[in-house]
Amino acid sequence: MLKIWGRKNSINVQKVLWVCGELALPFDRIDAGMAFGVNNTPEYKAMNPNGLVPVINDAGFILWESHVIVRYLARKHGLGTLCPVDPRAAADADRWMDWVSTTVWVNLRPVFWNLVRTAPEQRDMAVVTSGIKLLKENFGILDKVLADRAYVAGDAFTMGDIPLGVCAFRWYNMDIDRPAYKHLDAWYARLCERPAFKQYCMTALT
Ligand SMILES: N[C@@H](CCC(=O)N[C@@H](CS)C(=O)NCC(=O)O)C(=O)O
Repeated sequence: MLKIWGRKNSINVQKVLWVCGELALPFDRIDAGMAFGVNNTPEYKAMNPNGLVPVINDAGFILWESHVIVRYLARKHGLGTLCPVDPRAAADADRWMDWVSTTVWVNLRPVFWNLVRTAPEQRDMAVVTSGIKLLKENFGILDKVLADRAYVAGDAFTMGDIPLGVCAFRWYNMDIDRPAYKHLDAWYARLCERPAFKQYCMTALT
Protein backbone atom coordinates (compact mmCIF):
# COMPACT_ATOMS: atom_id res chain seq x y z
CA MET A 1 0.00 0.00 0.00
CA LEU A 2 1.07 3.58 -0.64
CA LYS A 3 2.95 4.98 2.36
CA ILE A 4 2.90 8.68 3.25
CA TRP A 5 5.13 10.29 5.87
CA GLY A 6 3.93 13.54 7.36
CA ARG A 7 1.90 15.17 10.11
CA LYS A 8 -1.76 15.89 9.31
CA ASN A 9 -1.53 19.64 9.98
CA SER A 10 1.20 20.28 7.38
CA ILE A 11 -0.06 22.20 4.34
CA ASN A 12 2.18 20.15 2.08
CA VAL A 13 1.08 16.82 3.54
CA GLN A 14 -2.57 17.89 3.20
CA LYS A 15 -2.12 18.35 -0.56
CA VAL A 16 -1.06 14.70 -0.83
CA LEU A 17 -3.82 13.41 1.46
CA TRP A 18 -6.36 15.40 -0.52
CA VAL A 19 -5.26 14.00 -3.89
CA CYS A 20 -5.39 10.47 -2.43
CA GLY A 21 -8.92 11.17 -1.20
CA GLU A 22 -9.99 12.46 -4.62
CA LEU A 23 -8.56 9.33 -6.25
CA ALA A 24 -9.96 6.98 -3.57
CA LEU A 25 -6.42 5.65 -3.08
CA PRO A 26 -5.83 3.71 0.11
CA PHE A 27 -2.70 4.75 2.02
CA ASP A 28 -0.86 4.22 5.24
CA ARG A 29 0.21 7.54 6.85
CA ILE A 30 3.08 7.74 9.32
CA ASP A 31 3.28 10.81 11.57
CA ALA A 32 6.49 12.75 10.95
CA GLY A 33 7.67 16.33 11.32
CA MET A 34 7.73 18.92 14.13
CA ALA A 35 6.76 17.34 17.48
CA PHE A 36 6.68 13.86 15.92
CA GLY A 37 10.33 13.97 14.83
CA VAL A 38 11.20 11.07 12.49
CA ASN A 39 12.16 13.45 9.66
CA ASN A 40 15.63 14.06 11.08
CA THR A 41 16.61 10.41 11.39
CA PRO A 42 19.23 8.97 9.02
CA GLU A 43 16.61 6.51 7.70
CA TYR A 44 14.26 9.35 6.82
CA LYS A 45 17.03 11.47 5.33
CA ALA A 46 17.97 8.54 3.14
CA MET A 47 14.51 8.96 1.59
CA ASN A 48 14.47 12.78 1.62
CA PRO A 49 17.84 14.45 2.26
CA ASN A 50 15.98 17.72 2.99
CA GLY A 51 14.40 16.16 6.08
CA LEU A 52 11.00 17.61 5.18
CA VAL A 53 7.50 16.15 4.90
CA PRO A 54 5.78 14.77 2.89
CA VAL A 55 7.51 11.74 1.44
CA ILE A 56 5.77 8.84 -0.26
CA ASN A 57 6.81 5.27 -0.96
CA ASP A 58 4.78 3.81 -3.81
CA ALA A 59 5.82 0.16 -4.09
CA GLY A 60 9.48 1.09 -3.63
CA PHE A 61 9.36 4.38 -5.54
CA ILE A 62 10.31 7.14 -3.10
CA LEU A 63 9.20 10.67 -3.91
CA TRP A 64 9.29 14.04 -2.14
CA GLU A 65 8.11 17.57 -3.07
CA SER A 66 4.37 17.83 -2.51
CA HIS A 67 3.42 19.24 -5.92
CA VAL A 68 5.45 16.58 -7.69
CA ILE A 69 3.73 13.91 -5.60
CA VAL A 70 0.30 15.38 -6.44
CA ARG A 71 1.19 15.40 -10.16
CA TYR A 72 2.58 11.85 -10.01
CA LEU A 73 -0.48 10.38 -8.31
CA ALA A 74 -2.87 12.38 -10.50
CA ARG A 75 -1.05 11.25 -13.67
CA LYS A 76 -0.88 7.63 -12.51
CA HIS A 77 -4.44 7.26 -11.24
CA GLY A 78 -6.37 10.24 -12.58
CA LEU A 79 -5.18 10.81 -16.13
CA GLY A 80 -8.01 12.52 -17.96
CA THR A 81 -9.61 13.77 -14.75
CA LEU A 82 -7.31 15.26 -12.09
CA CYS A 83 -4.43 15.36 -14.58
CA PRO A 84 -5.66 16.68 -17.93
CA VAL A 85 -4.45 14.80 -21.01
CA ASP A 86 -4.41 17.81 -23.30
CA PRO A 87 -0.95 19.43 -22.97
CA ARG A 88 -2.38 22.94 -22.74
CA ALA A 89 -4.93 22.00 -20.09
CA ALA A 90 -2.21 20.15 -18.13
CA ALA A 91 0.08 23.18 -18.40
CA ASP A 92 -2.74 25.40 -17.16
CA ALA A 93 -3.10 23.22 -14.04
CA ASP A 94 0.71 23.13 -13.65
CA ARG A 95 0.92 26.90 -13.90
CA TRP A 96 -1.31 27.40 -10.85
CA MET A 97 0.59 24.79 -8.89
CA ASP A 98 3.89 26.52 -9.60
CA TRP A 99 2.33 29.91 -8.85
CA VAL A 100 1.66 28.69 -5.33
CA SER A 101 5.34 27.78 -4.89
CA THR A 102 6.76 30.94 -6.42
CA THR A 103 4.22 33.50 -5.23
CA VAL A 104 1.26 32.69 -2.98
CA TRP A 105 3.07 30.54 -0.41
CA VAL A 106 5.95 33.04 -0.28
CA ASN A 107 3.41 35.65 0.92
CA LEU A 108 1.18 33.34 2.95
CA ARG A 109 3.87 31.48 4.91
CA PRO A 110 5.07 34.45 7.02
CA VAL A 111 1.49 35.53 7.76
CA PHE A 112 0.51 32.00 8.78
CA TRP A 113 3.69 31.40 10.76
CA ASN A 114 3.38 34.65 12.72
CA LEU A 115 -0.36 34.53 13.38
CA VAL A 116 -0.77 30.81 14.00
CA ARG A 117 2.56 29.51 15.26
CA THR A 118 4.08 32.48 17.06
CA ALA A 119 3.18 33.94 20.47
CA PRO A 120 1.53 37.39 20.10
CA GLU A 121 4.42 39.26 21.73
CA GLN A 122 6.93 37.72 19.34
CA ARG A 123 5.08 38.34 16.09
CA ASP A 124 6.66 40.39 13.33
CA MET A 125 3.60 42.45 12.45
CA ALA A 126 5.37 44.40 9.68
CA VAL A 127 5.88 41.13 7.83
CA VAL A 128 2.25 40.16 8.51
CA THR A 129 0.90 43.47 7.18
CA SER A 130 2.98 43.28 4.04
CA GLY A 131 2.02 39.62 3.45
CA ILE A 132 -1.68 40.37 3.86
CA LYS A 133 -1.45 43.17 1.28
CA LEU A 134 0.34 40.91 -1.22
CA LEU A 135 -2.13 38.08 -0.64
CA LYS A 136 -5.01 40.42 -1.44
CA GLU A 137 -3.34 41.10 -4.78
CA ASN A 138 -2.65 37.40 -5.42
CA PHE A 139 -6.18 36.29 -4.63
CA GLY A 140 -7.48 39.25 -6.64
CA ILE A 141 -5.67 37.84 -9.69
CA LEU A 142 -7.25 34.45 -9.10
CA ASP A 143 -10.68 36.02 -8.64
CA LYS A 144 -10.50 37.54 -12.13
CA VAL A 145 -9.36 34.25 -13.66
CA LEU A 146 -12.25 32.41 -12.00
CA ALA A 147 -14.80 34.79 -13.55
CA ASP A 148 -15.20 32.53 -16.58
CA ARG A 149 -14.39 29.10 -15.17
CA ALA A 150 -15.47 26.96 -12.24
CA TYR A 151 -11.96 25.75 -11.40
CA VAL A 152 -8.49 27.12 -12.01
CA ALA A 153 -7.83 25.11 -15.18
CA GLY A 154 -11.34 25.13 -16.63
CA ASP A 155 -14.76 23.76 -15.85
CA ALA A 156 -13.54 20.63 -14.08
CA PHE A 157 -11.65 20.21 -10.81
CA THR A 158 -8.00 19.27 -11.47
CA MET A 159 -4.70 18.90 -9.61
CA GLY A 160 -4.25 22.64 -10.25
CA ASP A 161 -6.86 23.41 -7.59
CA ILE A 162 -5.12 21.46 -4.86
CA PRO A 163 -2.19 23.68 -3.78
CA LEU A 164 -4.33 26.80 -4.14
CA GLY A 165 -7.18 25.19 -2.21
CA VAL A 166 -5.08 24.54 0.89
CA CYS A 167 -3.68 28.09 0.71
CA ALA A 168 -7.18 29.50 0.33
CA PHE A 169 -8.32 27.56 3.41
CA ARG A 170 -5.65 29.32 5.47
CA TRP A 171 -6.46 32.69 3.95
CA TYR A 172 -10.18 32.31 4.70
CA ASN A 173 -9.61 30.98 8.19
CA MET A 174 -7.09 33.41 9.63
CA ASP A 175 -8.31 36.52 11.37
CA ILE A 176 -7.10 38.94 8.69
CA ASP A 177 -8.46 41.69 6.49
CA ARG A 178 -9.89 40.07 3.37
CA PRO A 179 -11.95 41.63 0.58
CA ALA A 180 -15.00 39.78 -0.74
CA TYR A 181 -14.03 38.31 -4.08
CA LYS A 182 -17.16 37.02 -5.79
CA HIS A 183 -15.63 34.40 -8.09
CA LEU A 184 -12.96 33.27 -5.65
CA ASP A 185 -15.56 32.91 -2.89
CA ALA A 186 -17.72 30.77 -5.20
CA TRP A 187 -14.72 28.56 -6.15
CA TYR A 188 -13.77 28.15 -2.50
CA ALA A 189 -17.37 27.23 -1.61
CA ARG A 190 -17.21 24.54 -4.33
CA LEU A 191 -14.00 23.15 -2.81
CA CYS A 192 -15.60 23.09 0.64
CA GLU A 193 -18.24 20.69 -0.71
CA ARG A 194 -15.65 18.10 -1.73
CA PRO A 195 -15.51 15.21 0.78
CA ALA A 196 -11.71 14.81 0.54
CA PHE A 197 -11.11 18.52 1.12
CA LYS A 198 -13.43 18.40 4.13
CA GLN A 199 -11.74 15.31 5.54
CA TYR A 200 -8.08 16.24 5.12
CA CYS A 201 -7.85 19.99 4.74
CA MET A 202 -10.65 21.67 6.66
CA THR A 203 -8.96 21.11 9.99
CA ALA A 204 -8.01 23.48 12.79
CA LEU A 205 -5.04 25.68 11.93
CA THR A 206 -2.12 24.65 14.14
N1 LIG B 1 8.71 22.14 -1.14
C1 LIG B 1 8.46 21.12 -0.15
C2 LIG B 1 8.38 21.78 1.20
C3 LIG B 1 8.21 20.77 2.31
C4 LIG B 1 8.13 21.47 3.67
O1 LIG B 1 8.56 22.62 3.85
N2 LIG B 1 7.56 20.75 4.64
C5 LIG B 1 7.44 21.28 5.98
C6 LIG B 1 6.01 21.08 6.48
S1 LIG B 1 4.80 21.96 5.55
C7 LIG B 1 8.36 20.52 6.92
O2 LIG B 1 8.72 19.38 6.67
N3 LIG B 1 8.73 21.15 8.03
C8 LIG B 1 9.53 20.53 9.03
C9 LIG B 1 8.73 19.72 10.00
O3 LIG B 1 7.51 19.56 9.85
O4 LIG B 1 9.35 19.21 10.94
C10 LIG B 1 7.15 20.38 -0.50
O5 LIG B 1 6.28 21.02 -1.12
O6 LIG B 1 7.00 19.18 -0.18
